[in-house]
Parts: sequence; C-alpha cells; structure tokens
Amino acid sequence: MSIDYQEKIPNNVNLDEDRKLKRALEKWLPEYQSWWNELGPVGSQNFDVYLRTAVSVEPGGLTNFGHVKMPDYRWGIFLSPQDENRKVNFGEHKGDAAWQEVPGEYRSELRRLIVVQGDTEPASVEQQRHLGLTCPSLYDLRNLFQVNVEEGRHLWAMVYLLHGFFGRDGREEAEDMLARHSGDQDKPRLLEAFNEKTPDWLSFFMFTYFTDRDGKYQLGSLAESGFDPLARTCQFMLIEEAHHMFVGETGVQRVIKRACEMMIEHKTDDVARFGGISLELIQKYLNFHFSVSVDLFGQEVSTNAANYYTMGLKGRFMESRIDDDHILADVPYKVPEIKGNKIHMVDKTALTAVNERLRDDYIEDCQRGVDRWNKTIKSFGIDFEMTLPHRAFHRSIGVLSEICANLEGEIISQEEWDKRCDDWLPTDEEREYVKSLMEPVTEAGKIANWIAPPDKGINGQPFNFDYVRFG
Ligand code: BYC
Ligand code: FE
Ligand code: FE
Repeated sequence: MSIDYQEKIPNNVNLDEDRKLKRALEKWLPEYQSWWNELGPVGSQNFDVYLRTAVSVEPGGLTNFGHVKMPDYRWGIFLSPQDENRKVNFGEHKGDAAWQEVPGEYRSELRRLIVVQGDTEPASVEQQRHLGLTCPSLYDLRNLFQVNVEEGRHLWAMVYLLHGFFGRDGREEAEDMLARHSGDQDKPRLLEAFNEKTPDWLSFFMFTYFTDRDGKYQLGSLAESGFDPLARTCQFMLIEEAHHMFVGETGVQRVIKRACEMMIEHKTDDVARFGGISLELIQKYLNFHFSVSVDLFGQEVSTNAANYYTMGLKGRFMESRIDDDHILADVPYKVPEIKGNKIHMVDKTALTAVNERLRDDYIEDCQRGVDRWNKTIKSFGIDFEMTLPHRAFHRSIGVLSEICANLEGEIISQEEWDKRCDDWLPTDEEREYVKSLMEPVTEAGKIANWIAPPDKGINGQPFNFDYVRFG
C-alpha cells in the first residue's frame, strides 16, 4: 500500500475514517509546525534538502529521494503492516491475542512509556538545532536534516498513539511534548541525556552513534509490546533509526581517519597543530557519550521494568527470538552490586533485571562499531585502540552512580576522581578547541579539514552532489 501525500497528514492508519482523531491531529499540526520553526534547525527555512520520504511501509519504502523545502516536509503516521494472528509474547498475558486497544488496567503505565519515548524525539531536534550553521560539508548537512525530520516524525508516531488511544489526557500529554524543552530550567526534557548540549559535530556523531542506539534498543523492546499499535509504530521507526546510527558510526570513523592521515603525514600525535582532532580527544568524547547513554537504561534492578514486562507492555530486545519461558520469575540474571570497595556481579531474578539485560545487549552492540573504528586506525599502521569505558565509569543513574570509578571500573575516591577526570572526559578547553574547528563548509564537493569525506554519497549520488540548495 503506497502512502498518499495529498493528505494533510500522510498516514496508513485510515485517518479519514476517524473524524474525531483526524480533527485532533489537524489541530496539533500547526502547533507542531510552529515548534519546528521556533526550535527546529536554525536558519533552514529556505533550504531545499535532498531527503528520503516514506512512500510505503513495505521493504524499500524509504528509498524515495528528492529535494524538499524543509518546512514543507510532510510528517506522517506510518505503522508497519499488521499481523492478524499476533499474540502477546511475554508476561502474564502471554498467548492472548495482541491488544488493539489500550488494556484499561495498564493505561497509566503504557501512557508513561509512550510519553518518555516521545519526549526524547523533539528533544534531540532541539539539541541539534545550531549544528547546521557549522556543517563540515553539504553531505553532512543533509544527513543532519534527515535525522532531524525523522526525529520529528518519531514524535508524530507517539503523538498519534496519545491522541488515538488516550482521550483527553493523551491530548494534554501531546501538548506537553512541545512545552518541555531540552535544557530548560523550568520544563526540561524527561531524561538527562536529552538535556545535554550537542555543541559541535563530533558530539553529534557520538550522539547518533551512542544515544540513537539507546533508541534502537528501547524501540526494539517496545516493538515487542502486546499493545499492537505501539509495536507496529516502533517497528517502522527502527527502519529509520538505522540511518541515524550509520551517520554516527561513519561520522566518528571519518574524524578518526582524518586524525590518522595527519599523524602519518606530519609524523606526530599532536594533530591539533594541523587543525585535527587527536585520537586521545576522540576517546574522551567517546567516554562522555557512552557513559551518558548507558544511564538511559535506568536502574539495574527495577520494579517498574518488571511490571512493564509482566503486564506485557515492554519486552526484551528480540523477545520473540529468545528461548525461555518469557515469564522470567524463576530465571537468574547477573547484575552489578557494590560490596565494600568492589563491584560484584550477583544473581537477581531476570524479571527485575530486564533494564540491565537491555543495557548488556546495548553495550555489546556499541563494541561492534568501536572494533570497526579500530580497524581504520590499524589500516594506517598506528598503534592506538579506542575502548569503551567500563559501565561503572561516570554514572548518574543506578547503583553505580553511588561510587566513582575509573575507565577500568575500579572504584576510586572522590578525591582521585576530581584529580583524574580531566584525563578521561573532555575539558572545557578541549571542547572550546573542537568548537573552534567548526567553520561551515557549504560548497558542493568541499569538506572541512578535521574530517575525511565519506566513502560514498547518499542514494548513489557522488560526494560533490548539491545535497542542500540554499534558497
Ligand atoms: N533520567 O525503575 P527505573 C531515543 C527514573 S532514546 C531520568 O530504572 P524505569 C532517541 C525513572 O523514571 C530511547 N530519570 O525506571 C535517541 C523512575 O522514576 P519513577 C527513549 C530516570 O522506568 C536519540 C526512577 O528513575 N525511550 O529514542 O524502569 C535521539 C526509577 O528508575 C532515568 C525510552 O527510554 C534517566 N536516565 O527505566 C532521539 C523508552 N532512568 O517512575 C530519540 C521508554 C530512570 O520512580 N522508557 N529514571 O518516578 C522506559 O522504558 C523507562 O522509562 C526507562 C527508565 C528505561 C527510561
Ligand atoms: Fe527517534
Ligand atoms: Fe534516531
């Protein structure tokens, strides 16, 4: 089924047949648009951007590319195809038919999950809104905007659920999505990583590698939900998400590659003298973004998470492919605990440890890209390895937030932390340095000095294609 772009709100949920819902969403649309104009990408109003747009939810439905005036981008509501026989696959309702309506007794928990998920989407657009002013190339500018419009669409995905299934309080929650803002003193975004600044492009690439990957794992768990409309909307979001992480992984890889080129050319580790970003400094950015993203998985032992699971609302990543009872009450799972001056791994019931399990899956996935970055470094014959810090490093949520730890996960004193943290995390001066490199390059085929060009362009186009046209 292809998507009709003549509609005011393109969709594949038969919006035409639900007058009330259609009216509610059409009322929210101008509010969303004014939010986008006010807090979306700065100065992009007249740009024509080479964007992909969903034309269907079937495989390949995202391969329609063309130049689009950004404010005229058509945000739509797209759910993956319905499976009539789908069941609840875990928890106490396991085996029941998947719900097409909100189960009344779980209404507030479900709303909470949808609100937290939805809140992150516009938050990231707000965090990234100044980056267009300092793009290293038109190719990168286009990728930034592609990510931004899709995060905007992800908000639509959650707002559709709120309007469609939660009545008046759903509409109120939808309004609040545009009222909270990243970093706002009075009305901040709900999760901490989404109140941090994304002040430069290295931060942006780290964010899309590490923080969008939290999105992949959270959406993956929600895609298992017994509430079928949530599952289906997350399934489609995951297809879009893959590109965001690609932007992050290749972005970091290109900064690494450029550093290596300078190291070889000038026979020095001190690439800052030549306007590069050193491998050591890239590692510090990695340490920061990894640790902030690891916090997003919540407490190691969580009754909230156990309840969501038992209720059938939020599963594990790839739940349906895991071979166990999908109830988890009698299955052990190892979680960290502080005993004396050591971190011990202790058994808890897997049911209360689903947050930690998701974090484990996430960390394993993070490592794969780090391995590929190390291949790049090795291909230059340079003796340096990027590493993920231990999960205990620099934490603000969960039991590990109670201690200070070094990169290896050894507990250290507050005093030691204060002395050493500048060796592990970017200092203000280093952040200023990276910022100072962020001079915009907006001529097709040109690129900033601190980053290597991509191996390929978008949709088979060359690197020197005019990915963005300035009106
Ligand atoms: N910051 O039992 P716990 C994305 C609170 S990213 C602040 O562990 P739970 C994207 C928690 O609310 C994916 N507070 O909680 C990426 C709870 O408070 P209450 C976003 C936190 O609920 C890039 C208390 O601590 N989606 O899509 O099991 C660009 C107890 O904790 C935090 C989701 O997160 C924190 N980090 O776990 C664009 C999925 N962590 O209830 C987009 C939906 C915990 O006691 N959310 N708290 O007052 C969830 O599944 C859960 O809410 C969380 C937290 C996993 C986040
Ligand atoms: Fe998203
Ligand atoms: Fe994303």
